[in-house]
Amino acid sequence: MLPNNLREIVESTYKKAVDDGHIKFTESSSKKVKDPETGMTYQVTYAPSLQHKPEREPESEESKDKVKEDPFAKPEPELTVLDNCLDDYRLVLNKYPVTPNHLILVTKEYLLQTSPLSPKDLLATYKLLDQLDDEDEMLRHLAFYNCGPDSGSSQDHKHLQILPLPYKFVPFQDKICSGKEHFIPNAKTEPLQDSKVSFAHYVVPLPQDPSAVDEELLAMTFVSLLQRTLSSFQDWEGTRETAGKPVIPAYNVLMTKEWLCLVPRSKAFASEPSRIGFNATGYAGLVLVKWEESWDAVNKDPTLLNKLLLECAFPSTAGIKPTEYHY
Ligand code: B4P
Repeated sequence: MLPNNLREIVESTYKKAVDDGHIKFTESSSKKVKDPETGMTYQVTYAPSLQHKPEREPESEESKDKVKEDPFAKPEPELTVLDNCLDDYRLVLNKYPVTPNHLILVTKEYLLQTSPLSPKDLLATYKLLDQLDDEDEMLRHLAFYNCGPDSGSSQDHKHLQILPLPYKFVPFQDKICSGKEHFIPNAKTEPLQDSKVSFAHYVVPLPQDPSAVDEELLAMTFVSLLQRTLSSFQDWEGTRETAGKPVIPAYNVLMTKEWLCLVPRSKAFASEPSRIGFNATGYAGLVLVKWEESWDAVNKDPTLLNKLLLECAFPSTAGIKPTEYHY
């Protein structure tokens, strides 16, 4: 069971950890921009102080043998919100947030960030969203899972993250799901996709009644979306981009109380302008930029984001029926 006053516990733990210097909050400025071509709204956040933060090293013979420290093996008590969260997890605060009250749901057992979400992971995440959202205050949260190095993840110990969504921010997935009932995609019914959005994204609305959401429903929905996601890699293997390299499928999972979405990923960073990178949040329209050149470029031309997000993902398959060769 989750405590009824979970939000209060999160907020008080966060405040104390910031006051005592255990959380290193990153100052940033944000701006909402709209792409007139796709109708997508983005919130672009500029945090130049993150320029000096080391990025994940590309896998090499030397880096393979380096023992990387696991920050989630023994989370700092000052950052710990629930040491026992729904039996199998710890709920901790992000030590380096850009947004206040940024939570991380960490598996107690060491599991890999390349493993798919289990039915338990999915239900624990949904329960947290259900407990943290507050309709009266128009407070919503986005849970996300960066699976695999090309998805923008930097830590290898399995963890999901939960962010409060900016006030009145409408991710494009809300629009696709508006007025639609929950369904489980099958051979005849494809997940929802917005045909104007450049990158492949597989979305399913979740039931409005939280009591209808259980492990089975979430697991069946997730697997149906994962099947489509993995098909992108089936087509990709043996192409010019992957020549000689083994393909480790990477994808982002995004969940709100209203929908579940999977996005297959081809790389973490776009080539131009100035190393702009995306984790799952980018695929809901929340874009973090660290360099002035990128900040200026996306403000000047918001349609650029639809191109950059595609460069780091796969082309939309909206309207294309899967063939018998797909998973
Ligand atoms: P990962 O899934 O591995 O990676 P990530 O969130 O993409 O963050 P990354 O580390 O690559 O940072 P980035 O510069 O892109 O998550 C690992 C998480 O563990 C990170 O969030 C990290 O901060 C946290 N962590 C590391 N050591 C910790 C410790 N000892 N205790 C607790 N937590 C620890 O982004 C910088 C920050 O901005 C990250 O926090 C990121 O999540 C956040 N962010 C990225 N995009 C954002 C957006 N659009 N809006 C708001 N925040 C955003």
